[in-house]
Order: sequence, then structure tokens, then C-alpha cells
Amino acid sequence: MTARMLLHWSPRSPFVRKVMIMAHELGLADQIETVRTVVAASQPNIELMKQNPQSRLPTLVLADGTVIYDSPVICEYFDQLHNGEKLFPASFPERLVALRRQSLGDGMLDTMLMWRGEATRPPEQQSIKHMQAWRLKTKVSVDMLEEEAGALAASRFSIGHIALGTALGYIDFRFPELAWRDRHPRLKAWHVGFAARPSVRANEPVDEP
Ligand SMILES: N[C@@H](CCC(=O)N[C@@H](CS)C(=O)NCC(=O)O)C(=O)O
Repeated sequence: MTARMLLHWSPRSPFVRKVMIMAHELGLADQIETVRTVVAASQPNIELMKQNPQSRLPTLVLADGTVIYDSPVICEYFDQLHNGEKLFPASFPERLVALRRQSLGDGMLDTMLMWRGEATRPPEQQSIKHMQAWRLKTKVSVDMLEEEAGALAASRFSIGHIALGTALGYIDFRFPELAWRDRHPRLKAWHVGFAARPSVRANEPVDEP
């Protein structure tokens, strides 16, 4: 039996969701023990900082005590634990496309996490200019993905698909009022298939009290 890994985890973290979807896709989920860890941008978790000085989720502790982060590193680590078809393509140009898609999905999440953090501050402290910028970045990203939806659907499932699907899922979770499906029919169609995957359904975000 393979030794277990420990994942600092939260049911509402989209980056945690991304690595858990990856683990499920690869059949590794039962090798991961999750430990509920609370983080907040304005309140570093001092205990977690002993392992990850940036106090961020996901942080993974391997069986031998080695600590790794962030989500791209953890996902790439998972991908070399199995002998099946890799979700990080080895050869170019497929690799470059998958990595660029991962980067866009992660970037969208970074933007939306900052946007949400700002939106939950007292109104008089909020920067309207920043919130407008984050809204615009999110909108343009989804618009560009609509153009790419055909290629996304046609290409082999990869880390890029996981990152983008997770980012769209985070819009649904935190910004449902954006109603992104209304003006993006091809992306909507692609996301239906993504959302139906067992790995994705096993890791729905939950806003616990
Ligand atoms: N680039 C990182 C981003 C991770 C991240 O921002 N995680 C959020 C939770 S979803 C976090 O830990 N926020 C707390 C903080 O920024 O202090 C990754 O891909 O893992």
C-alpha cells in the first residue's frame, strides 16, 4: 500500500478543488488525507507558514515529510505518480497549449479571489478602480475562452481543461450574477461535459459556516 499524503484543504478553495480533481482523474484521491486548514489573505495562518511561508492552500505534505506547493507543482507531482496517460502533455506544442490554459485558469482564479476579497470589505474601504479592473479581466478571459471553446473540446483532456473548468466553476460559486453562459454558448456546451465528470462532481465547492 502506498503511503498517504496530507493535503491542507478547504471545501471552498478553488485551487484545492483543482488539485483534488486532478487526483481523482488519476485515481490518487484515496492516497490523500485532507486536513481542514483555514487561510485568509489578511490573516496568515502561522502554523501553515511553518510549511508554506506564503500561508496558502493547497499545500501538500508527502509521506517522507517533503512539502510542496502551489497547485501547478502539486498537479505535476501527481502526474508523475501514475503510468497512465499524462495530463501534462510531454511534447510541444500540446504541452505549451495545456500550460497556457492552466495559466489562464489560475490567473482567472487569482483575479477573482482578489475581487471577492475586496468585495467583502466594508464599502468605504473598497477600491472601485480595482474591482472594475478585475471585472474586466474576468469578462475578457471568458470572451476569449468562447473563441477557444471548439479547440478546447477537440483537444485531449489535460491540466489546461482542469484549470479552466475550475475557474468557470468558481464564477458559478462566487459570481453567479455574471451569468457567463448567456453570451458564451460554445463554452457553456464544453463546460456541461466538464461538470459531468466524476472527478468534478466529487469535488463540488461548499460554503461551510
Ligand atoms: N498560485 C497558488 C494560489 C493559491 C491561493 O491563492 N490559494 C488561496 C485559497 S484558494 C489562499 O491560500 N489564500 C490565502 C492567502 O492568499 O493568504 C496556487 O496555484 O496554488
